[in-house]
Amino acid sequence: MTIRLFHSPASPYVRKVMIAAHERGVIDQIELLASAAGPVKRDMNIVRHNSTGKVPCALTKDDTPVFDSRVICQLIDHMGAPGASLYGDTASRIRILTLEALGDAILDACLLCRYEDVMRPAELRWEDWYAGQMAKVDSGLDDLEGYWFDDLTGPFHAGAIAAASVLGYLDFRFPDKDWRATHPKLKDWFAKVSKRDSVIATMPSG
Ligand SMILES: N[C@@H](CCC(=O)N[C@@H](CS)C(=O)NCC(=O)O)C(=O)O
Repeated sequence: MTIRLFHSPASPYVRKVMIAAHERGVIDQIELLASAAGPVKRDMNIVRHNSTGKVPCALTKDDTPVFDSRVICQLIDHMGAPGASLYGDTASRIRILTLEALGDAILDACLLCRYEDVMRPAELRWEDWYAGQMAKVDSGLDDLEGYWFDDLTGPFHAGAIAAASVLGYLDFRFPDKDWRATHPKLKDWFAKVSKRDSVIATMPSG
């Protein structure tokens, strides 16, 4: 199966999907479609298929839309060779999905801060709201470093991919945020997974 993917090289959710495709050996089955998703100026080419206007959004051969990143990662997992999975076995699946959901929730808070930084007119900024989103990022990182850390080690599954996308996005868009100083286990883990071909091939840009 080949799918088309509305893509942005800066999106951490797209990166999840691309890392998953590399890990499952199906990157050659993905055709990238340029896009310009934005919460204010919307890309109507995406909206036509995904009414939220967000990337990633995949299209199957008959133009059936598949979104969001969590669902596309599952589709990609099915496209890969049987016998392996980014979602582990029946016993670990819910835990991996929950870890992926945590990664996505941290990304959601990061994105809201990013939009505040680059889009919202200065006179409309609300500092407490920004601080509230950044507090979600911080408590999420603490949770990854503490309660979830053992789940991150071992196979590079969908939950670990989401966590790697979070840390990569922080380095990309929030370079002054020294998360490594306060999260030494995540620091070492990210240094290790950053050597994977899938992570190297999907470095964010833009
Ligand atoms: N829950 C979605 C979030 C996707 C998302 O927020 N993507 C951003 C780019 S990083 C976007 O398309 N923003 C445009 C908008 O908010 O309209 C997913 O996991 O795919």
